[in-house]
Amino acid sequence: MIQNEYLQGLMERVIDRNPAEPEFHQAVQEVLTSLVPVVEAHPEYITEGVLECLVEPERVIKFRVPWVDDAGNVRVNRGFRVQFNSAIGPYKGGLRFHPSVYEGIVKFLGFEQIFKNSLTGLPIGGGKGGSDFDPKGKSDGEIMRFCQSFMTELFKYIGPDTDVPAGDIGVGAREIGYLFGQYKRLRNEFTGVLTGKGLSYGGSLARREATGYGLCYFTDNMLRDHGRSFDGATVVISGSGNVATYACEKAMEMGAKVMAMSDSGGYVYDKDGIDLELMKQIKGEERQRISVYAQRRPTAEYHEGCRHIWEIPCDIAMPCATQNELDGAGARALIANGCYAVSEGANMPCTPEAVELLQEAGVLFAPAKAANAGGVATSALEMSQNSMRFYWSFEEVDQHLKQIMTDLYHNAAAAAEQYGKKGDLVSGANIAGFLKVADAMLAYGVV
Ligand code: NDP
Ligand code: 2IT
Repeated sequence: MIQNEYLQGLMERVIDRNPAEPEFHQAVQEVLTSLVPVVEAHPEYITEGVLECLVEPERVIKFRVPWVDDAGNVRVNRGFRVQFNSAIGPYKGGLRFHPSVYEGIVKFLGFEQIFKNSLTGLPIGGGKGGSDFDPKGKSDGEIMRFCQSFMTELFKYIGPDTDVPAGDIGVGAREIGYLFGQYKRLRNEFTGVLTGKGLSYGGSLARREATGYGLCYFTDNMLRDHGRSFDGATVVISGSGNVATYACEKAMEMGAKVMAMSDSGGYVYDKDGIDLELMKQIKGEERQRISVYAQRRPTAEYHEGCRHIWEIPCDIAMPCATQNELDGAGARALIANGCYAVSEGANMPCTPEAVELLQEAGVLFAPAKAANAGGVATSALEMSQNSMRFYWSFEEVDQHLKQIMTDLYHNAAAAAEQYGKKGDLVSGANIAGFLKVADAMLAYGVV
């Protein structure tokens, strides 16, 4: 129950109008719960219909993606783009290719993206897209044909001032290359319509590293505010994709020892600390399963299934794989083992029960929409560089990223304090992210 009659009623309408989309309900429920003190102080967000508009995407695009596999069979997937909110800038957010993708996943991610993008302080609205296509085990040719077919439909709805997609689960440099090539061909335009591009065709230095690095910068600010740091800390990171890899790299650079990483099949525990070069080779270059890491590294052991990764004792946990991967049992295990900080690299990786348990136990908790905002922030810096037709050095982009994450931490902490929730970064991030978007929506009237 949300402790406000209007917000509770709105939540019920969201559930009624979006049946069978539990992830979307979960994301909305968390934000509306955080907004209780805000609407009490500012009833205009209710009377002017801002909240009613906020929970309804501006546009949902759903399309067929036919392609031909290597054996000559016609295959059909579904494509989605949810253009959720453009109050403060063009829709911005990644594309996810994973068999679990359906409209509810894309809506939850698009909704989160509105607040995250607002928190970066940069002019970007919220959107997300994807497909139920599974890139695992596909040849480069199959990936290319799928991406070309996907873009043949999507290109009608996006553009550098309209909607700028990027990567997410299953969409990395290879996929962005195929998608950008097809967009350029169809439009006969070379523009910054996608981010996460390769460096030879308009990408930004440090975009690849940005989400993981930014997660560590944010976490470092939070830790230091409480007299702690990464230096000498043990860390457990779930996932072994883009976010996890660069979170591991930066955490180690800051003096931490990373004990474990995972993929969707299981996790590896390495008592000597993860050998990141070996991990990058296996998961990145070779696109192998993480179990291969334990075969090649004598100090590591492989465990089937990924849920139990949170039972490994650590000081800091960073879930960087997928939604709802850290549940009540995981949170209890972390607390019992003395973990003092959890930072969300993935989007909504902790279940509501886990968040509640961690916060109640006094574990420092960095919520995704603040802690992983470094990726999209650097995407916005890629857009700036594309518009300027000029590029910054790695150090310049990284410096901007560091500053953005530091400002973001302080803004979220300040918003929490201002609305009577000192120390609660979940409320702080939701409130700070909301206020900027809501004020723009108020300024436009009913649109
Ligand atoms: P990648 O595709 O590079 O990596 C995903 C990782 O998570 C892989 O190790 C994958 O294992 C694992 N994983 C995926 N789905 C599941 C699942 N259902 N259960 C268990 N493990 C799973 O994606 P990213 O690193 O880019 O994204 C990771 C998370 O970070 C996502 O929540 C994404 O939304 C979020 N994020 C990404 C940003 C970015 O810039 N890329 C920015 C902000 C947030 P396997 O290899 O077996 O599939
Ligand atoms: O969830 C996210 O913020 C991303 N996948 C990155 C989005 C982007 O536009 O860079």
